[in-house]
Amino acid sequence: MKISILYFAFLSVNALAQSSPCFEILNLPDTIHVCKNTQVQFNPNLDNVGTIIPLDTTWSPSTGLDNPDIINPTASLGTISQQYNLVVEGLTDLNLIENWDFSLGTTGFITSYIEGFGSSGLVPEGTFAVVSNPSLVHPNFASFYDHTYGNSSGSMMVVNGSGTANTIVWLQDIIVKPDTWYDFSAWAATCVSQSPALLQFSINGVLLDTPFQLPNTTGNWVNFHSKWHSGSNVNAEISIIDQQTILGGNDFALDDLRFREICKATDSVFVHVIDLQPVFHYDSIPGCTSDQINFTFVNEGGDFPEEFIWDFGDGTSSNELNPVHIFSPKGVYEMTLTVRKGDCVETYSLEINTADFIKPVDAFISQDKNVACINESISFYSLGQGNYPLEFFWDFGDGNTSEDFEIAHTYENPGYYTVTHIVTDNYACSDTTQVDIEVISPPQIIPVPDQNCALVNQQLLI
Ligand SMILES: [Ca+2]
Ligand SMILES: [Ca+2]
Repeated sequence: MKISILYFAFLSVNALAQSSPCFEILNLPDTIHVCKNTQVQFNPNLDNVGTIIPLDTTWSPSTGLDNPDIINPTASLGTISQQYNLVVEGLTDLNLIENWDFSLGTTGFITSYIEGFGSSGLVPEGTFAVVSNPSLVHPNFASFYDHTYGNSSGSMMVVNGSGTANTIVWLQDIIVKPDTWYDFSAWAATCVSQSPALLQFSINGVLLDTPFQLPNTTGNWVNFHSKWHSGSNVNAEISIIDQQTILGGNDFALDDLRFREICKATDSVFVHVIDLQPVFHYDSIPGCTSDQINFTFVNEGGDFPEEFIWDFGDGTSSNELNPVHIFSPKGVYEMTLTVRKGDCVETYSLEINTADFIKPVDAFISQDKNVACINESISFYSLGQGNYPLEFFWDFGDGNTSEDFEIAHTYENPGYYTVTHIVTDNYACSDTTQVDIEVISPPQIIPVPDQNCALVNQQLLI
């Protein structure tokens, strides 16, 4: 067991340190506006980094992100807006382990191992030495230099694993701030390729993460680290243990141990998905040959458009919010409303059938004959169509008129008559049709009667 007085004096000073500064996150707007089903890449920068070493980056939630663990992920947004929170962790420069590089020899730490000396000092298991090359303390250990300098001027802790789990290889007491995150980091290398060590951190008797298996390759320095939250602790007994219980092999070196406070910089961005859902209603004011349609925009989205483009389907358009349009002639029109906000555009289409609102009235006449004799009855019948109720008007061309739907009329004098029929519907729309009637006199000389009147005259004679 070795305890360094210098080590405790160092920690007493550190304990007075205030919360460590961290870098700032720049260039992340509070809000980004995007269209639905689009992508946006975040590009924040870290400022005032100074000596702080970026550690981990985490975006949450990870919903829609291609990689939540990089500083500039791309978010794929559907139709839902999303807030993303960014936490960037950094390692403060101050290493709370004083003899972190073993340049101070065997001082500054506690170990359950026995220090060995000389070229075979580490032949027994459960021994250690602080030297510049493992081959100096065991004839079978690989020859390599430390991690700090990589030459004979540096030192490392060389260990022949004890074979007993949870044996403390290295331990220090450290004064910590409560409710603070720390990162415990070490470099390690294998001295004999057989059964490489399984190293694990332990703080205040609690194991961190899972054991880290060293590579079989000797002299290959690798780093492993664990995060730890101090909670209510103001003191941390930090240690490194070897979980490898096999004696053959299980020989390793430690160097460059660091216990550093983690600072956290946070920021967030709200990705607002522009929500345009245009709909319109309409009311019609029917006309006889055209309809006036009053359109009303209905906003069913979360955002109000900046621009409206109404395409009436007849070659004309409007940019008004609630346009009024005359459709002429009556018919079917494909209406399209396009709205825009920023770069986002949505459309809504609807077929407008103006004929649904009012039908043009049509006046048709059915009559039982076009040629009649004087005083011969002619039946007229209206085939008029339109919006009911309909009104009928007949002008027989001889000074007589009628407002009946069907009527029998007789002419008293021969000649050509134009019958005018007017149908007027419920919207006061009217249509006129005409038919010509020829009225002839009965022949005065028999036996060559006019063929048209022969039958009638014979009947009259009976
Ligand atoms: Ca070193
Ligand atoms: Ca061994």
